[in-house]
Amino acid sequence: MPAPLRVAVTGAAGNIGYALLWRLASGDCFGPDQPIELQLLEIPPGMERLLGVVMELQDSAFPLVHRITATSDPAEAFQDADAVFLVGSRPRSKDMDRADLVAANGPIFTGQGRAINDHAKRTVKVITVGNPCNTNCLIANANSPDLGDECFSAMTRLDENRAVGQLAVKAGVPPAQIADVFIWGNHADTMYPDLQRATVNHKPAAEIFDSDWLRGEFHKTVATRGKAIIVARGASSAASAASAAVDHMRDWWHGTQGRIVSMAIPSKGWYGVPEGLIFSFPVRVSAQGQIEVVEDLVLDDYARTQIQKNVDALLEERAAVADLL
Ligand code: NAX
Repeated sequence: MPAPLRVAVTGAAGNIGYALLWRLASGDCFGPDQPIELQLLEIPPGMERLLGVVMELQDSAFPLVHRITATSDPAEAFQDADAVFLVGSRPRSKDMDRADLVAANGPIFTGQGRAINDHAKRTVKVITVGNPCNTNCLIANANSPDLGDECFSAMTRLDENRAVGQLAVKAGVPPAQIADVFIWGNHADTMYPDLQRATVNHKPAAEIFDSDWLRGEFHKTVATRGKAIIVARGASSAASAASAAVDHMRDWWHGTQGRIVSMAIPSKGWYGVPEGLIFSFPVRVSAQGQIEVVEDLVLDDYARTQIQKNVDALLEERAAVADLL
């Protein structure tokens, strides 16, 4: 058996944490033969809930879980971490707009970025889930000067999975028959689900779905799905978010075998997106875990407009946290 991987999860006593930890512990992310050590971070008011979560993890007797640490000290949580799930953040309350959310969460990610910089493995893979996840990732990356850009990402896989789910229902096929759907931009309602390379049962999606539906109802449903879940469930997406985080990290760890998926990563100027913005691109991941942006796509005016909307929104968010970068 290989040596255990150290996997850090922040906000581990929250809703997403409660779904995510069981998926990690059962081997869904790093593989059925890969032991892990869980390093769980909470703020002091969350520690008692976290201890309850640890009790339940112990009671699940997962063969792959070799050790569990519960702490409110980021240095301890990120010590020698191979993989980090940045989930913990301040939720948006009723009176907060997006700018307030950006301002409230920024300071969390400066501190955690520095702690990752100082304590995690140099090859660490960080996924940022806590919202606003693109800009939180930007802050964490900026505060980890000793780590390369290739260590940081934010999650738009839930948006991708939501898009695939909608297409599967519309076409009446299982999601596994749908391939190469991807998301551009920000994890926000400006995000753009692009089907130019997508296939259903190996047939181009453009031959199957009506373009008015794709640009209208489909796009709107995917973009506003988070709000619809809150209305229906009385709570935000948790199990689907955890599942998407597992998909993202599993694909980063093991590679995508040629499939295209969505990851928000630091831009190197691809498709005119300003350098450094954490932007969701279509990517493939090599078996060695190297993320490669798909660079040969042709963008029509519609796609360019959608992408620009996301660039504008992310530049605004970046300006709002300029003092933290
Ligand atoms: P919860 O409020 O249930 O849990 C968050 C947990 O984080 C709490 O236990 C809290 O004590 C802890 N926390 C707060 N500040 C912390 C800090 N500085 N260090 C460590 N822990 C801290 O929220 P949950 O439903 O789990 O959602 C977590 C985050 O994911 C939210 O920001 C949410 O908006 C975001 N989401 C992101 C998604 C995405 O696709 N990127 C989708 C789902 C979700 O909305």
